[in-house]
Amino acid sequence: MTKTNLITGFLGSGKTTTIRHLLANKPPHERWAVLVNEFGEIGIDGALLADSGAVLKEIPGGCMCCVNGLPMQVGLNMLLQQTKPDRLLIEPTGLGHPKQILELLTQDTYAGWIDLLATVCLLDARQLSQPHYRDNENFRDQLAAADIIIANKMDTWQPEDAQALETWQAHSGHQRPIYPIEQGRMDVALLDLPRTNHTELPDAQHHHHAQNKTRGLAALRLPENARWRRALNQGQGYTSCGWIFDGDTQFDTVGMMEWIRLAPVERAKAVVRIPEGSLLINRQGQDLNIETRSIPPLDSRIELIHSSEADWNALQSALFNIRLS
Ligand SMILES: Nc1nc2c(ncn2[C@@H]2O[C@H](COP(=O)(O)OP(=O)(O)O)[C@@H](O)[C@H]2O)c(=O)[nH]1
Ligand SMILES: [Mg+2]
Repeated sequence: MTKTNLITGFLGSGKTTTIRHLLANKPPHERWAVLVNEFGEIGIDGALLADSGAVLKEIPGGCMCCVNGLPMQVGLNMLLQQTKPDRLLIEPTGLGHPKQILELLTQDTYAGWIDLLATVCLLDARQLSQPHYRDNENFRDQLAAADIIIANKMDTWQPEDAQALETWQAHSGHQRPIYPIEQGRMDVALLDLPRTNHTELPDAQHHHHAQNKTRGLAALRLPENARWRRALNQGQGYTSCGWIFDGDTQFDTVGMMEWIRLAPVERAKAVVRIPEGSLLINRQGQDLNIETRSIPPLDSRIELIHSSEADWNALQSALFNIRLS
C-alpha cells in the first residue's frame, strides 16, 4: 500500500515549497511520487519539482475532481500500479475541493492501494484577516478538512497575524495542532499521523462547473511548428492566463524578473529560458522566489492567476517585448 497524504492550502500558501522540502528530507531508500493539480492550463509546478527525485504526474487546468474525473483516476491508478511508490503526496490546486478529492481517494477501488494518512493544510496566517480569502469556500473547506495545519510563512507575520491565527484556532471548533514554520520546513514525521478528521463538509458550490472536461493528464504541449500559444482558464471566481513558448525562445533575464514582479495579478509562476539557462520565478502577492539553473528548460511556461479580470493583452505585449529570440 502506498502511504498517501493530501497537501492542501489556498493559492500560494506554500504547498509546492513544502513538497520540495519533504522530498529533500525523505528517507533515502523510499520511492516517493507526487501528483500535482494546477488551476492554470499550463502546468508549472511539475517544472518546479522536476529535479526533486520523485515520480511526478501533472493534472493542469482546474480542480482535478471536476476537470478530470475519469482521467484523474486512470492517472492515479497508473501511478500506483506502475511505480508502486512508498509514499504519494497529492497537491490539489489552491482552488480545489477537498471533499471531492477525499471521497475519490477513499473509494473502494483504492482500498488495496492507498493508505490515506493525515491531510496537511498550509495556511498563510496573513490571509485570515482578509475577507477575500477568509470567506472563500475553498479556503474554508481546506482548513476544515485538515488533520494537521501548517502555518507557513512565519517570517512574514506581523503581531496581528499571530493574533489572528490564535483567534481563528480558538473559534475553529476543531482541536488540531497548528505548526508554525517557514519555507515549507515541516517535519517529515508528521506525514505518518493518521487521518482523524471526518468533518462533514458541504458540497462545493462550484463543483462540476469546470470547463475542459475532456482534458487529458499531460501538461499542455505546443502544437507542432507553433512557437507559442496562450491558454485561459476560469472558475471559482478566478481567471488564469498562461503562455507556453518553444524551446528556442529566450527571454531577457532582468526584463522577465521585472515583468513578473510588476504584473498586476495575485499569483505568478514561470519557468523560462534565459541566455544563462533557466529562470524559475514563483510569486504570491509580494512573496517572490527566484532561482536560476544552468540547464535550459524544454520550453518556457508562464502562468498568471487573478481574482478579477486582468488585461491579458497588455501583459502579453509587454511579455513579447522582453523576448530575445
Ligand atoms: N516569505 C515567504 N515566502 C514563502 C514561504 N514559503 C513559500 N513562500 C513563497 O510563496 C510563494 C508560493 O509558494 P508555493 O509553494 O508555490 O505555493 P503553492 O501555490 O501553495 O504551491 C513562492 O514565491 C514561495 O517562494 C515562506 O515561508 N516565507
Ligand atoms: Mg503549487
